[in-house]
Amino acid sequence: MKRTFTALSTTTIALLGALSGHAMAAEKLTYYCSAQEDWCQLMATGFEEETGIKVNMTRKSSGEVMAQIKAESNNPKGDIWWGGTGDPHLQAAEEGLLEPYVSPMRGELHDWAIKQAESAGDATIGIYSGALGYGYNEEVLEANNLPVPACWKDLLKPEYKGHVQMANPNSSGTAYTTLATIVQLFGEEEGFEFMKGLHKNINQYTKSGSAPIKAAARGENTIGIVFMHDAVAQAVSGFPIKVVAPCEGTGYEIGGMSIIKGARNPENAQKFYDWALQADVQTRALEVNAFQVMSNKAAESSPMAPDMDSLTLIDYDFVKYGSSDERKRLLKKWDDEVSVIPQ
Ligand code: S7P
Repeated sequence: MKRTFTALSTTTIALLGALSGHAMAAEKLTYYCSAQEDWCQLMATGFEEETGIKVNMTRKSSGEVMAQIKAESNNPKGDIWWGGTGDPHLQAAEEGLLEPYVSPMRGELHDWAIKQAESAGDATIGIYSGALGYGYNEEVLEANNLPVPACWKDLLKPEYKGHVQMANPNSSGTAYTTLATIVQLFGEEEGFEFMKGLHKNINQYTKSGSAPIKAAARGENTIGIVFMHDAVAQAVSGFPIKVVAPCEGTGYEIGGMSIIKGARNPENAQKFYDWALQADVQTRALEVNAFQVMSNKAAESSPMAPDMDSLTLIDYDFVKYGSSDERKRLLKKWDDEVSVIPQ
């Protein structure tokens, strides 16, 4: 009798242990985020509050998350990758690192967001869009007697030497968008000549894409090549930052979201994915001055956000510039021919 009880309780305890282990595993989400830190945090907290699912967040730049997912692919640790430029999401999709998913929310999205998904076999989707440009600190510009820049080619002028900052395109999605934009705008040969000329004026290649405009806001830099919405965010926060839509026209991003192949918490990843596409969740971006155009048609945007319709945008070829071969080729060429030139 006693033995039966002991055997039973051992089984019951083992079963309960397994069940609670399962329940605990189901209540977690490992979330890689490549948008601005405060927005990443807002999304993590908002999802936790709404679902009770514990979110374990890591914030890194787009190219860095792409590299991490690849390095972990034999033993994936992440569940969902939210934010960051679409090109590395597309590359990860092509390299088989992501899990296709068709969300029931898809019908509420702009065509450009759906097109991004369709071009990647549903392994990624567009969550926002924003145009590239640059911003400058008008007080620092004036203090240095520098002319007001208006075009990409203005940034090559010798008087801007040491006054321009951008991120490294290997780590930063913003900077890779810059490289791909310049190549599409001027052609590859002239585009690389542009990047070499620009290199002479660069004071620092940062790791994160928005760092150059944050440095300009603090007066530690003059001109930062960034997404225009990141420059607007600094101006709205009260810094003397002016935003420039370059006169030759410019490229843009479609920010991405993807479920990681082999995710340990795939159901929670899908829950987050559906939740992140809701209009009210996307509207919350305004709470942290994230001024991108959101992918849900019903999400609200701010009157301070750059008006994409009034800009001269190139027909950015996401399929080509998000492809694994092209992205690797361009980055290698930049490493070999641009970054090595003595300044
Ligand atoms: O959230 C702002 C934003 O500019 O950050 C993303 C960016 O790619 C992340 O930084 P990196 O350039 O360092 O990768 C953009 O997608 C987004 O618009």
